[in-house]
Amino acid sequence: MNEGFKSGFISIIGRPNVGKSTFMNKVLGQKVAIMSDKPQTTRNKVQGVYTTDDSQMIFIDTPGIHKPKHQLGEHMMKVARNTLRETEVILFIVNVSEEIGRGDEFIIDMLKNTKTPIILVLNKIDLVHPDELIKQIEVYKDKLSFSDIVPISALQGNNIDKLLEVIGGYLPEGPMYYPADRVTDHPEHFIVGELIREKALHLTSQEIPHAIGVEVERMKADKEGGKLKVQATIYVERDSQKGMVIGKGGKMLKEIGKRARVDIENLLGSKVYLELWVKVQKDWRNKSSFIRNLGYRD
Ligand code: GDP
Ligand code: MG
Ligand code: K
Repeated sequence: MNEGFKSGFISIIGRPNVGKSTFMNKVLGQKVAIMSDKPQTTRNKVQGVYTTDDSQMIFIDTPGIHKPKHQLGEHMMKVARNTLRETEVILFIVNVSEEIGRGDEFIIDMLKNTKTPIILVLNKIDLVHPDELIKQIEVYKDKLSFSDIVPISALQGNNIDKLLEVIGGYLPEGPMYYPADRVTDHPEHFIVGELIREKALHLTSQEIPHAIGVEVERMKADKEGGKLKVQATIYVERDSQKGMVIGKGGKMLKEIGKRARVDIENLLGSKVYLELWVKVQKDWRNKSSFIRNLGYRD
């Protein structure tokens, strides 16, 4: 271990669309977490590893927290609770341009029981007047005691350095857990699956989002053309949804595949041949074993 080297785990928590993925991607400088206007896009923990000369930060993007409605919700809660317990420090990210909401309050309730230090990150300062920022700080300080409070704009990159410095203050001396060039610890399968899911979410209408799961069955390089063959299945819950994802004459599925392929090629740096199927699996969200098969982990 290097003398004086610091390292540790940092969990990111916040309700959907506050800018968790944007923050992570800004820090890591690469598209790892998935961004979408639709809530709950990030359903698994995506680890990003940020390494400097004297420290290594391992970020864990906890799923959007909601009151459990079905098993996937409970599963996400469990993942979130474990994550919070296991990390050095918690980044609680809020959207400063909106009033505190029930989602924030729910997370605050959850955080009341944790002994892990909490940094309140007020994101989207580019959207508010400084007076409003000060008012918001008072609102949140009344609800919970925070170890630090840092305003940022994840989108514009304002004050990110300051936040990283504050986080560094919570890291103990420790080893370099990951090689310095390792940006994500996630299996490529999962990220590829998320890219496909992201395209499907963007292109289909509002009623589908939560009903889509993607399983990447195979990723294999073919020797001749140097292309990577990716085979994946998009799971939906109803026949009608299957029809929507496939589209007239397969048009929608083709478009999903086309867009996903571009992103996968950028991510992996190789030409990709993408084969997509669509299958109906009733109630897949309520089937624990099925959820595990798709890569959601405890
Ligand atoms: P997540 O659900 O918490 O991961 O949120 P995302 O990172 O996906 O961001 C949700 C939306 O907020 C996206 O449209 C982002 O571009 C936007 N956003 C994130 N951070 C900022 C910010 O600092 N300022 C502004 N104006 N928009 C932001
Ligand atoms: Mg996200
Ligand atoms: K999102």
